[in-house]
This record gives sequence, C-alpha cells and structure tokens, in this order.
Amino acid sequence: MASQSHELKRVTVTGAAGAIGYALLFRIASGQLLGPNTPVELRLLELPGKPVEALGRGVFMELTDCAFPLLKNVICTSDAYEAFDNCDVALLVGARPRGKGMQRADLLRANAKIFKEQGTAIGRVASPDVHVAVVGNPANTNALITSRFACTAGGRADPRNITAMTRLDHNRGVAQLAQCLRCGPTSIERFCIWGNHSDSMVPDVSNTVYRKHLDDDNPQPVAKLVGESWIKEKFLPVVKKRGSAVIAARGASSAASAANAAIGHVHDWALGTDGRWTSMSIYSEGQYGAPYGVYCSFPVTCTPGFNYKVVPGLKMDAETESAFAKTTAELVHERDIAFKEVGL
Ligand code: NAX
Repeated sequence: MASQSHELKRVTVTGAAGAIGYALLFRIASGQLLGPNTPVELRLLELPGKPVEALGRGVFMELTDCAFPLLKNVICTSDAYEAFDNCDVALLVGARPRGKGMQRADLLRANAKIFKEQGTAIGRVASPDVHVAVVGNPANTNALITSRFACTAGGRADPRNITAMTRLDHNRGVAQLAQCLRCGPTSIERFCIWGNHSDSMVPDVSNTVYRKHLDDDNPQPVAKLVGESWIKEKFLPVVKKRGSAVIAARGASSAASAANAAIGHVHDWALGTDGRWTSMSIYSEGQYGAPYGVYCSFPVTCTPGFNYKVVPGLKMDAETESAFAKTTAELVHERDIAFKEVGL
C-alpha cells in the first residue's frame, strides 16, 4: 500500500470557478487527490471581479457545507502570490479559452503571458519542492513556460516537478479498448500516449496487453485481439476527437472526465502506479529522441513520493516513430511561438 503523508498539504487550483474547477475541488477536499490521511488547505486562484467573487461566495459555501474532515482551510484570491505562497501541489487549470476565429498560435501567445506570470510566482513563493500539473491548454507548452519562469533566474522549482496532463487522452484510449474487448479497464495494461496534447498526439497500442485478471500470467497483445483496421478506423479517430464529440453531444466540454483525469494524474504521481503504466507529459531529457527541454508525453510508472520513470527500452514501429517525430516537431514549433511572446 502506498505511504501517505499525514502532514497538511497546500493545494493551489487556478481557474477554480470554471467547469473543471467545479468538478475538481470537492474531490481534492474529500481526499481523492493525496489520499485519505492527508489534510489539505485549498488555495483557489481566479480572475479578479466576478469569477473570484463567485468562487469566494458560492463555491466556498458549498465546500464548507460538505464538512470534509480533511479540508482545513480555503483561501479564494485573485493574487497569484497569495495563491502559490508555500504551496506543495498546484493544478494549473485556468487558461485563456480559444475565442471565435482564434488560431492555435493566438492561443499559445495569450496563454504564454498567463503562464509566465504564474510560473514566476511559483518560482518565487511556492515550496521549492512544489509539484505542478498543468491542465489548461495548450497544456504542454503552458507547462514549458511555467517551468522556464519557475525554475530559472532565481525560480526555485525543479523542471522535473512540473508536468502537463495527457491522462484524459490515456483514459479515453483505455476505455475504448476495454469497451471493444468487453472487459474492465484494469484488464488493459501498457497503453500510452506519446507527444503533445493536441491532434498530433500518438496513442500507442503496440505494447498494450489484455490480462483477464490480475494473476493472469498469459497476457494477450491487444492489437491482435482488436485488429489493425479497428485501431486505424475507429480507435485512433475516437481517441483524438473525443473532446469535440463530447462538446457536440452535451453542448459543453468534458469537464468531469478532465477533472477525473487531473485527480488520477496527481494521485498516481504522488502515491504510485504499482508498476502499471500511465501517460504524463514531463520535462524531456531526450528520451526516445524527443527534443530536450520540451514537455512531452511518455509512458511512465510512478512510485510513492512524486517519482516517475519513463518506461525504458520500448521499440517503436516505423509508423509510430514518424508520428512521434511529427508531434515533437509541433512541440518545438509551439515552444518557439510562446518563447518569442515572453522574450525568451
Ligand atoms: P472554463 O472556461 O470553464 O474555466 C476556466 C476558468 O479559468 C475560468 O473561470 C476563468 O475565469 C479562469 N481563468 C482564466 N484565466 C485565468 C488566470 N490567468 N488566472 C486564474 N484563473 C483564470 O474552462 P474549463 O472547462 O474549466 O477548462 C479549463 C482548461 O482546461 C481549458 O484551457 C481547457 O482547454 C483545458 N482542458 C485541458 C485538457 C487536457 O487534457 N489537458 C482536457 C480538458 C480541457 O479541455
């Protein structure tokens, strides 16, 4: 069983009055993020004016009314320095949304400014051991900007403790495979997402196995069971386009599943994956030929205490290798646009 701290942890959530924030806060306060023995203080950051007022009144009232035993304090603020002061864990959810007619490059530029400011605040006032998960899009490049300002020029954070979320894409892939094979999601192992959280992401089933039950020592390769054509024609388009499909179906974005993925991302990073693979965008140190220093999704295993390790020694087939080269080239392109915007 993973060890859990009994010490109070300060957890900062940005964009806390938004849709994902609303689906996230109550789960953090109930102990689902850091385990049932870890008391938490919530630091909620929102834009000034109506957003922070709604948070400070409505959401604060509801958090109070839950009487969560682990929730020791809630601070609602529009001051990044107050929100990140001494914080141990930060979920950066708030971001500038894509407006009508806005290109991805415009989105990158608008968000680079936000994450420069928040990264700077994190580097100056957060715990030097802070662990950060970036959810707000474009998540990988926002993580990179956060990292550059939180970890250099006096910033005290460690770039390896800053991550971006590809867990929703990962969960979507596992769920599709489990549905196709009519099994539970825990029967699917060694699936992963490589690269960027964008259309260029690379969902990879080439190492994925189906294990009937935990003690099944004869796992079957999933690709053989589901068939190549199903993977190409159904699986890949569904996983990559799932966000738009949810918006079309419910008239709103996938906030609950995104919040669930954020909980899973931080929970598993903090408490471990028991040898199972998950997908996380982490600081690239050149693994699998990825460009150094960008935030790239890899298959990882985690051990308690916020440790992750990229799964070593995997062989990519030619198609995956070429797709990986494209998605990492996109990360470099995004980096260049965002760096220019913030004077790097
Ligand atoms: P909402 O628009 O409902 O909420 C965003 C909130 O952030 C708003 O309340 C806004 O006031 C606040 N905000 C904006 N700028 C801020 C700033 N500088 N400081 C503090 N707060 C700020 O969006 P929501 O549905 O909650 O989505 C949030 C972000 O998650 C978006 O960028 C979205 O694209 C991204 N997603 C990322 C996913 C991933 O897999 N990485 C999946 C889900 C989601 O699409």
